[in-house]
Amino acid sequence: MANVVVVGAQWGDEGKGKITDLLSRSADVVVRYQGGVNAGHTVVVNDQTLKLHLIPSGILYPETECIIGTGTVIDPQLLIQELDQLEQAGVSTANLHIAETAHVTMPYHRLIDQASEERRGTHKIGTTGRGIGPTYADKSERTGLRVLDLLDAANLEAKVQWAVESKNVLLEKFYGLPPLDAKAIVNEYLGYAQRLQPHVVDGSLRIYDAVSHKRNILFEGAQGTLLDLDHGTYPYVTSSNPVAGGACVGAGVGPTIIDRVIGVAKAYTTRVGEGPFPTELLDDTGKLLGDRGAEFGTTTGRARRCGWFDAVIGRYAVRINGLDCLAITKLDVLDDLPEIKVCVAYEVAGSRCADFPSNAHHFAQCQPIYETLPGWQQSTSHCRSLAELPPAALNYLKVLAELMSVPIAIISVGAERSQTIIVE
Ligand code: 2SA
Ligand code: GDP
Ligand code: MG
Repeated sequence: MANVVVVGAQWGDEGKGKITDLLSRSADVVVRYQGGVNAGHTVVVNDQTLKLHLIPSGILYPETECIIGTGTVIDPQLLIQELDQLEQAGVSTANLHIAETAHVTMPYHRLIDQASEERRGTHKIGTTGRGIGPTYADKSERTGLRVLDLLDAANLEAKVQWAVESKNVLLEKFYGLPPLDAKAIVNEYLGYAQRLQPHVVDGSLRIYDAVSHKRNILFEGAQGTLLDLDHGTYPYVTSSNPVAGGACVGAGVGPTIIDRVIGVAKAYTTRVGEGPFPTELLDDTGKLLGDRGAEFGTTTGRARRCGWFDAVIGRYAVRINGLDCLAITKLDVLDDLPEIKVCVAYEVAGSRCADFPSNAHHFAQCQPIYETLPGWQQSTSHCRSLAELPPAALNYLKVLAELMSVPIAIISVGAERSQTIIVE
């Protein structure tokens, strides 16, 4: 299998959890490299559904080592809840490691995220309210707390005291919220530290050690290419780098160790939160996709916006991530449709545009140009090989691969681990 990055090729929720779980069979180490508890990755095995937020989807394999890398942000309270849930479901978490240099989400981060969204009003980003942006902002400002800071009580107390002083000014004076008590936060976080301490490691060293022993590493992206802080639809993005390049920084490895990059895309498109979405369907077909695809946020339960597949975005994801191949998920969601549209280019200011525009203002004005393909109107959820797929479904996949100039290596026809076609 070698060292592989799995990255979302759209706006997140492409089914990365399912594909990572599938590929974890052949991985020795699975590394999460960015994001935090904003992510929601669903894995379905034998009628059991597990929703993971921060813990890599490889955790279901007892032999697989899982590392939460330095590029992530850690909410210790929710991480501990996730550990508890897994243990209650009979999944061992002994092989879970947390990079000591990952930044930590504090109570004021969550409050500032939520208050700032409220203040934006109609210009809100539509964040998950989990404090992700403010945690990364403090990291950039060099005022954040890291996992290693939690493990030294005196140091933690000094840092929290210092941070809370300025955050309270912001909370009280700017947002009109009650101030926080630094002592209470220290006590709360010392409790978390005790529970997490056995899992804390030097993340980069651990991964380098695995590389030296020729172990197979899978880098699991969260969110998606169009939510990337640098390459997504700014400002309607998350505050980290989900793109494949982010794997090197967020794990602490050099690009020369990556062998392969797999993009995961749905057979249609969804987006949760605000921001432009050219192929969005606000009609009955959009509702049908949402219902059949059960398109609700894995973390917040928010309804996801649905639309046709956008090959312009697909080509952009191929370029930005250097995709070697694609995994196309949720093909079964299209089973009933008499015809299916694919966006092949945009029309903007009277001209045809085949490339994703980096100017957010232009992107917001793009109108999709569609190609219409016949549907197959029969179930694909039982198919386990290309030969079993209806000809119109095969044709649809062929068109997608041609539009993006990248081969399709995996096709998913249901949420279950077994509902998968591996293209030989
Ligand atoms: P944030 O909270 O600061 O990262 O939000 C900024 C934008 O990033 C989007 N975002 C996501 N988009 C899709 N899926 C995500 N995870 C959950 C899921 C989302 C949920 O798996 O369903 O439960 O609502 C995720 N996380 C962040 C977010 O919607 C904003 O557009
Ligand atoms: P992620 O964030 O990319 O890991 O994706 P999510 O887990 O947030 O959302 C994908 C949803 O689609 C989950 O509920 C999965 O169980 C489900 N899913 C994944 N692949 C398929 C598929 O091929 N067909 C159907 N019907 N559901 C799928
Ligand atoms: Mg998700």
